[in-house]
Amino acid sequence: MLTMSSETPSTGGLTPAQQTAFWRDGYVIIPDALPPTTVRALLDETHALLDNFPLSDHPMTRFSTGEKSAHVGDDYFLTSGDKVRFFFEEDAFDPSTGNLTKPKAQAINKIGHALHEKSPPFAALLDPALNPDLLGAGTSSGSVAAGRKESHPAAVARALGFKDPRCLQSMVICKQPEIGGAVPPHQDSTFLYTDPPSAVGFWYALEDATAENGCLSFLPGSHRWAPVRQRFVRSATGNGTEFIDNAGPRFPLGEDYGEIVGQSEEGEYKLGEVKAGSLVLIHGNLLHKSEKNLSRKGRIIYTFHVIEGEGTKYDERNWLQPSPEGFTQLYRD
Ligand SMILES: O=C(O)CCC(=O)C(=O)O
Repeated sequence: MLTMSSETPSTGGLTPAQQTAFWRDGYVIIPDALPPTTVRALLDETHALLDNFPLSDHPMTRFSTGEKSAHVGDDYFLTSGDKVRFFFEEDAFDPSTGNLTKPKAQAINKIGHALHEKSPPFAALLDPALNPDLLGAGTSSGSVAAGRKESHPAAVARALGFKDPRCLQSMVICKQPEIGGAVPPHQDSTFLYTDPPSAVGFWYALEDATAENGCLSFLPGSHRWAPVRQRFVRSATGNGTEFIDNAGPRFPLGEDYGEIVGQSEEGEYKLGEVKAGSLVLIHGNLLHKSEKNLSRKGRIIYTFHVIEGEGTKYDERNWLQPSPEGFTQLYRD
């Protein structure tokens, strides 16, 4: 369960300093979490997917965060939870003709939402047996103790206190040169709600992310006082998606969390410029965002989200629904 911990025992996966930073700031940047060989393999897979998906039967669904047009919510999106699907940048189309202005591989905003299951290189990241580069990380005999910096996601989840971590979605976000869309301030638990909130984002840079090409930025500490006020759910009419007021708990369990009346959500965001191979862990209540990419450099990242399966409720209103097999289990304590 994602309960704030003031103690920072050395559990592997995360150093005590990384744990302290995560609980204090709501995020932590871990440089060199992926070795260059893994970064290369994931980028190669991303480019192969982008080059090879067929346009002939694609509904041309655009990924919209709701700033310019309604939030994405068509059938192609709603049934993508157990598939590898491709969502276009809003600005990849000529407004007068509706035609793509870029080759398809440079027009995709994101690929989702089951790379962690359906794509062998991405699936290997979660499976120690398939990923010897990360094997043993976070254990007393593993990479952290041995001075290597890579950490296995399961060891990281354990360090954060998860009992039954479930990976429920994964995405490559491309932030394409010149047209990569902005992501407005949000909390991941709005989109991946559990009662009580428990989501944590694992965000891996596969290319350097800078202020120029739209790196993440964060409102440090906001996870402790910013309530999850809204939920992104399947629309009550059965058509599309909508935001509704969150009638359930707005914070994870723990006395360190609580709304501070008058606290501004417009505070100063801190830039998170990172090198390829870095992992950024993001608390589900943390306000974070990224700007548009107007530069000529792309910014490909891979992210997946984990929720707690023990002692939480995941309900049928959430936009993302599990397949009959359930969400992918990292381990069970
Ligand atoms: O990669 C980005 O630009 C935004 C990602 C993000 O905010 C998220 O995954 O929650």
